[in-house]
Amino acid sequence: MGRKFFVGGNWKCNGTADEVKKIVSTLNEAEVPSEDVVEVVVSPPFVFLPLVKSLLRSDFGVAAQNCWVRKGGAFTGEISSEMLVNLGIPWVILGHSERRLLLGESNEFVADKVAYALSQGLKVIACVGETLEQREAGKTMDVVAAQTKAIADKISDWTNVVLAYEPVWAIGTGKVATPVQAQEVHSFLREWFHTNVSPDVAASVRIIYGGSVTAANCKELAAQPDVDGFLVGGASLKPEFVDIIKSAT
Ligand code: G2H
Repeated sequence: MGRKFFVGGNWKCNGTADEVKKIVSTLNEAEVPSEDVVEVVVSPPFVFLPLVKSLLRSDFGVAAQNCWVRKGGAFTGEISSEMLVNLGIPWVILGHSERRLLLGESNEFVADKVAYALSQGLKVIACVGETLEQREAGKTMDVVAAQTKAIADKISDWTNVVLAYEPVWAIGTGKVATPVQAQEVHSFLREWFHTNVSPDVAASVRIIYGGSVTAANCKELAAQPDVDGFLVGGASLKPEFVDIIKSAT
């Protein structure tokens, strides 16, 4: 029901100013489907956000990779939603598993961040996903439902949220979920929205897949009915990101 394909590039903690300029110039020269067909958002490290925003083509958006949970203040080392808004950065990635697992961000903490960022006018790419241990224990659906419910408990408007399903075992490992595995979880999440939020949100919210997406595997994944795009890590630093954007058509 009119869910525009979404491709996010999560550059994580990578790059020098020169490397960033090179990636941006590749993107700027790329011929990709129009913004009516695909929404493209790249997410450089905080320090490069102004540089990327100033150089990047205007039909591509920019996202931060995190932000502080509440209004800024005496929180050394943090970046607030207000600062991102002030710099004209429209998007933020929240709840990435690297932050959940390495920095101990709980479901509730992530949900508070999502709610606060939305309240300040940011759009959010909210990440959920299970570890290998959880998948092998048959808990995948419970885990992604609990992560999504924590957010649903704190927000009422999903218009500015894209949900990224990123199985932790597929992140940066080269071990991508099969199209069937991805579709199974995406379809479960859409059904979860139908039952627990509303049929309208279930039909309209974009659920994108992340975890070792490449030019070689994106087409089959994109063909799944409930896969509305990708959050791409490693491959978003390379020219093949352009081919992943093209999988929108
Ligand atoms: C998952 C993904 C981007 P990669 O973290 O968010 O990274 O594509 O390198 O697995």
